[in-house]
Amino acid sequence: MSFQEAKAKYAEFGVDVEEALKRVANIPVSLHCWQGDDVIGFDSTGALDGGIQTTGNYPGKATTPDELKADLDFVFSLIPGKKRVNLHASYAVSDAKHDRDAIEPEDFDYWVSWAKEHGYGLDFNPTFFSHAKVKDGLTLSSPDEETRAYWVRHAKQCRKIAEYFGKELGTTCLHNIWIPDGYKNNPADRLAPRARLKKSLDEIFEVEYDRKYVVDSLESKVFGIGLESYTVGSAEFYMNYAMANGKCCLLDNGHFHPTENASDKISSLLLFCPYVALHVTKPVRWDSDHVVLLDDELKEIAKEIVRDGQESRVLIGLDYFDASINRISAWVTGARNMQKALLMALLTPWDELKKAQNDNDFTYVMQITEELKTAPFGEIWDEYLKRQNVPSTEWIKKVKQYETDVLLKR
Ligand code: RNT
Ligand code: ZN
Repeated sequence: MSFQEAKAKYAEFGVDVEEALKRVANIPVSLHCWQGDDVIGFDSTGALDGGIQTTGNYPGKATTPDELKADLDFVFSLIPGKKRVNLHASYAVSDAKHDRDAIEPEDFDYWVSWAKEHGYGLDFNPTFFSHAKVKDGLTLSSPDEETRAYWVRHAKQCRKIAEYFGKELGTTCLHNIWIPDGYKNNPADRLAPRARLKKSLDEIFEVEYDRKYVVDSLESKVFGIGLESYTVGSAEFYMNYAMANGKCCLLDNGHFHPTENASDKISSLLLFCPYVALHVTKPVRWDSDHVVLLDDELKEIAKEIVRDGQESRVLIGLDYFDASINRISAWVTGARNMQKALLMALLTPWDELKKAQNDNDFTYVMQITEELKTAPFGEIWDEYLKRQNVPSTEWIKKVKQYETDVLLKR
């Protein structure tokens, strides 16, 4: 079947394919830099901690900034759409060797000049893990004042850096706070750690930045490995904090109970906050951070973003780290799947289906959504790739070649 025939098939459903192709190309997806080096970064030599973990020992991970940058450039040649890069503070590249509580915008000029050159947007995250100043697994909620103050200073510096990114690149930088703080065993006090976290956030947000440059988000979690009994930054904590203080929530779809769907939460947040940020991942029974596959929940998330035209208010980022397979392939697969899900969601006659819902015609809603599942999506996807100058299935050979030429020589 040709693209034209596929387009005609979608027209039968009342779908304007050209319009969908235009819209999908304009939805930014922020690619997480940390898939490339197993979340290690460049500012310390320690192992990954904080209740998150990579497993696997596939050869070829990036161990220098230049390697990571080269890998990202290669990955970007294989994925369509509007590109952003999500950096962690631990990826600072500078001779100054500032400690995390003293990092400065200039420590990220390496990334800024690269982003400028390619027209990528940058997003940013303070790094509250894999560092000697994490005391007893705690950061912003630590009862030790020196520790708490250290991490407050870190986040304040990070917001300054986020503002710098926003200004330099002319595109709003998402600054997202996630902390690992929690307890393995039942706490004797649930209130005080949360009160300290609240106080820390108040201090961090003392400085107001123009929303044109920085949007602040808060990422909740159910539990981390070794921190199963209590998480200071729970969903309720951050949702209330965000509402009371004009901040945004970040939903990582691996950070909820396995039967909860993050997709269902997006619309509720959109009614109360200017933005909702996402970490799209694939949880396998828990926050396992597997590569994003084109599964039902991904499709539901994409529908929530596009069907009400909310793509400028839902800030999409990816978050997973698989060290058991080719890391480039992990990046490309997840990023292309996000794009596929968005395009699929756009190839649906939502106005008609919403009307049917209001008329209580769920027979029709089911008929159309089920029929669309076998519509010729592949042809539309291939056309999108062609227009974006990105290879179709040949990407697989290209990744193998890169593995031989580059990764295995590291
Ligand atoms: C951890 C959070 C967090 C991290 C990254 C590295 O559970 O999902 O977003 O994965 O910041
Ligand atoms: Zn996350």
